[in-house]
Amino acid sequence: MTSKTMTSRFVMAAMVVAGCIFPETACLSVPADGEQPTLTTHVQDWRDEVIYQVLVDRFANGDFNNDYKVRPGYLARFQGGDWRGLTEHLDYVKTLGVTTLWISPVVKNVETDADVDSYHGYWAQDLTQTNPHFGDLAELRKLTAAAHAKGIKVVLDIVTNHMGQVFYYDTNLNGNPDIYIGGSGKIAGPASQSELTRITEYDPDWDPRGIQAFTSLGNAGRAPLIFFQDPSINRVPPPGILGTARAYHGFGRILDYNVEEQTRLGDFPGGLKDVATELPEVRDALVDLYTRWAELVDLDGFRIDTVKHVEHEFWSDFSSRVRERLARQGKEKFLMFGEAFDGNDKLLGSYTQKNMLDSVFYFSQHYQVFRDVFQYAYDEKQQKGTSQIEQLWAARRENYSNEPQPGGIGVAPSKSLVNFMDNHDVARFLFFANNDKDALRNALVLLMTEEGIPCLYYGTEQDFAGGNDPANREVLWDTGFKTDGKTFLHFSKLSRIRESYAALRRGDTKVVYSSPRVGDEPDAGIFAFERTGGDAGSSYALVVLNTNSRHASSAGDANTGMKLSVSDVTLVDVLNPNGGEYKVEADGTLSLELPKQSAVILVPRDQVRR
Ligand SMILES: [Ca+2]
Ligand SMILES: [Ca+2]
Ligand SMILES: [Ca+2]
Repeated sequence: MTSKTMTSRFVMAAMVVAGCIFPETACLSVPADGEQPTLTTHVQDWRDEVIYQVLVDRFANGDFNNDYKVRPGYLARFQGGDWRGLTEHLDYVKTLGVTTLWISPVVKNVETDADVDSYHGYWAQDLTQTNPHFGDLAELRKLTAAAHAKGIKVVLDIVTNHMGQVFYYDTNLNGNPDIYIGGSGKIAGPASQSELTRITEYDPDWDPRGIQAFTSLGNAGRAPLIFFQDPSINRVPPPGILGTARAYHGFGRILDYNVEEQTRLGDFPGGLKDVATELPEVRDALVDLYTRWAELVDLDGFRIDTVKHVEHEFWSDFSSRVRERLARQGKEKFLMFGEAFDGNDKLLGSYTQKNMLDSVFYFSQHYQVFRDVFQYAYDEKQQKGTSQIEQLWAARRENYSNEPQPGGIGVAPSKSLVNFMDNHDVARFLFFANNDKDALRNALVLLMTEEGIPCLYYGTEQDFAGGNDPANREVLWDTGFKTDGKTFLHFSKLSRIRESYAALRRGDTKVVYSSPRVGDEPDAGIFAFERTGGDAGSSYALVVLNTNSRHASSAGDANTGMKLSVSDVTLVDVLNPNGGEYKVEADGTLSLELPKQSAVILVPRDQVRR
């Protein structure tokens, strides 16, 4: 073989690997780092999975060579975590009992803005390149390959709504990004004097006409969008169409989240520029750029940011095209779940209409259940009764689609919502729970036994208790990755139980007891639900929790106890050491008392697996 044919073969291989990123422009060349994986479907049923959310910068530091701009201890700055660190600690992940990693965004970002760094990854600048703080393509491939070798799946966090702060609005037409004061000042004196106005060209307020330019003579029409040229912080134009003004809405920053048009078309706070997701050529680019990551590293799904800031039609278009392109290459059941940071259950459900997302974060449950019922357990004035859980769950079949998405994960959205207690955008559970670890561990029982896909935020297992962003984004390596803490052991046990009993993963749900009471009443705080039927066959489980933090409570007395769908059977508690046995009467009645903030997971004696 001559060197010439070797070279041309290499170029050919690189082109096949890279693909064409922007069809309407020249092909960008992307180095073929590491080995191109063969796409495979690694998941059987997403309800069998337990997701673990990882902020890569905070999990483990495996490579000190990429620690530039790191400022240890300052949580708004880079801390040094990377993909190699995660790869090296997959055993920790495995021991914990989680089965899927949701990793923070991997693409290259604008490095810093207003003295805050992009350690979180949400300030995209170049969707074709890896973020050098976390490693290169070869490291990312190693991570997913090593994870898959251990049976762990990988879901990537992506953002389609906006890019980082890559341009400014030149409202005074001087070719520089300015923050300036307009007007001469309305002080006591002639009425002709104008009011002072502070204008920032980085992140101006919403203007329905599009951000306007002004000269001394008055309005000068739409302000030009000027891309920054500052390589020192990687604030440079994105490649391809996302480096052109027409790919952005240019209306300025959202001021009122209750105005649909602003929410959909406005810039995201922090100067994050809103992408014109309705343009066909922009959609083509986004589908291509993100599907490419799934192809390059054999991903198993996307967690999608800020879905409520993008028009609904985008989601049916984007989701079905990603599914089709991956299915053609042998990857099916590619999970796409969206984040709408909103407690409105109907709105959340709207993103699961036909052809849209497989699932969404169950944010309404975050507020109405994990906050109101569990976090507020220490205060009966704030705590809500467990009947609120029953009411919310009853709306699932109404508000979320009951049909699996065509070509999607094969499970209906209403059965596969992503359940979570807290995440990187809200204060940690313990922060608002008055650091009550019994409340935390009780909430984890619900998380791991309820219908849907459980998702744990890294550090919960180590009793992290940070407040709002960035205090809730602690460094995990400070814990020494210990695996013998009470909460860690509790969670890993729950994971083993979930794995052992199909009912807890795939069964349908029937609430058999709830109470609106939170005070001294004998049943205050009790919640009980059965999981059985559906795709669980004859597997049966009954979960009973007492969410009251002051006294033991009972699910009714001998006459008014719970009415179960099983009868004349002995149920065994598989959660607690020396778990008790409970006899269900011939009429299906069961009465039981639980100590404060405790739970049992009961299965028929002949189904117990040890
Ligand atoms: Ca590092
Ligand atoms: Ca200017
Ligand atoms: Ca938008």
